[in-house]
Amino acid sequence: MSALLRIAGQFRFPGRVDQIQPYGSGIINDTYVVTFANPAPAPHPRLGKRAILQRINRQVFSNPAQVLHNQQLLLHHISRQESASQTDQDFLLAPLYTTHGGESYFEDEDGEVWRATAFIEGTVSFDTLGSLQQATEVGAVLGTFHQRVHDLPIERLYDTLPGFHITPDYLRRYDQVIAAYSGNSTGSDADSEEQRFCREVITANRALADVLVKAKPPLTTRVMHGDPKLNNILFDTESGKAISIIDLDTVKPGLIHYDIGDCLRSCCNRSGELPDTPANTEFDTAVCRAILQGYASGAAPFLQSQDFDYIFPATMVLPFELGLRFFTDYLQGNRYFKVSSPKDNLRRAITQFVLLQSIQRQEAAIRKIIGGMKNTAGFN
Ligand code: ADP
Ligand code: GN1
Ligand code: MG
Repeated sequence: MSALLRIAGQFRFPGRVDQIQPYGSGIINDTYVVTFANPAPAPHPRLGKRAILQRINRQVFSNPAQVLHNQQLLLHHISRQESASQTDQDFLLAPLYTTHGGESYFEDEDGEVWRATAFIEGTVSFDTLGSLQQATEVGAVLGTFHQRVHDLPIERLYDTLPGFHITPDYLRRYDQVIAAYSGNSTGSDADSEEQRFCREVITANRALADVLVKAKPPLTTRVMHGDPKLNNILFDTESGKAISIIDLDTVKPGLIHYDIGDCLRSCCNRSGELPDTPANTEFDTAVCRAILQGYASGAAPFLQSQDFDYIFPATMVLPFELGLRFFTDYLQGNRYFKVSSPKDNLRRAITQFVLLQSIQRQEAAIRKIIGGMKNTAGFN
């Protein structure tokens, strides 16, 4: 704790640090909440009482300065719109606290990089979706996010995680790892039913890997969040309105389709990423409808007709890609995603692949929902 206190002491907080506690359920960075004693009055009622202190995972983000550059650029862009008051005043991105030297992060003597953002008070995040009203909110806040950043010049953003959401690269990596694994698998679980299932789904769906990569153009490269899963969205505890998207580490130039697909694969799987029975995972089309309708109401002004053609493919690509990533990580000994037990990443992979199969079984219904979304957005 004293090490954490010393790290927290590097930041220019509006009050003395009172407590530091582990927080949240992210599987990449280490997150703590810092409580201030006697904080100074803050300019915004939701900010200034606590901070989120995070150790950025350097195995994943090799250049944290670029992550912070993107985050500051986004915050600046959004705050300029606010001062021009063109926008939804309820939408909020968590501001950064700088160090006493004015830097956006602190690097400790072990080379670990720390960042502090304002805690957004009166909010809650969820690992599984509760209601259809929440689903509409999720879609609306993702649409608002895209709408608010779509005019940010993409060449000003770094690619903080090269290869991220490049599905063919994940497939190539899997091919290498599975070849090596089968070669030395004496005594391993390569013959288990679980692994066989994963390999069969990957083989049957290899063509999905380059669908989105081949779609730019006709699709426009814009600013994407990269990781808009359900627990990266903050809801107001009282009204239930979604007011913020956090975890801006993967914001970079890309297709909004990765975000839509990721958001759907996360929210429409109502039993979560690590359920007790992965085989029972299903894609909930009512949630899908609510999210896409909510999205179209927030993002409609910049959507183009061709965007809709790739929403169903994206709905399949994202669970396929994440299943591949989880399975490959399992085969490599769980180096990337945090686990509590050695088979977590295998079970996470099976969950994504069962979800993919559920999406494929419901293709007609999902395409119809996308048609309805297109109408809502003003296209026919
Ligand atoms: P990770 O990259 O490990 O997923 P996140 O940035 O998503 O880390 O943070 C983990 C959790 O901490 C979130 O799911 C959310 O519950 C909480 N959290 C993060 N930032 C904030 C914030 N600014 N205000 C309130 N809660 C936050
Ligand atoms: C990771 O950081 P977190 O836990 O929000 C991952 C996402 C995955 C997600 C699955 C940088 O997100 O790509 O979809 O886990 N983030 C990174 O839970 O790899
Ligand atoms: Mg997160």
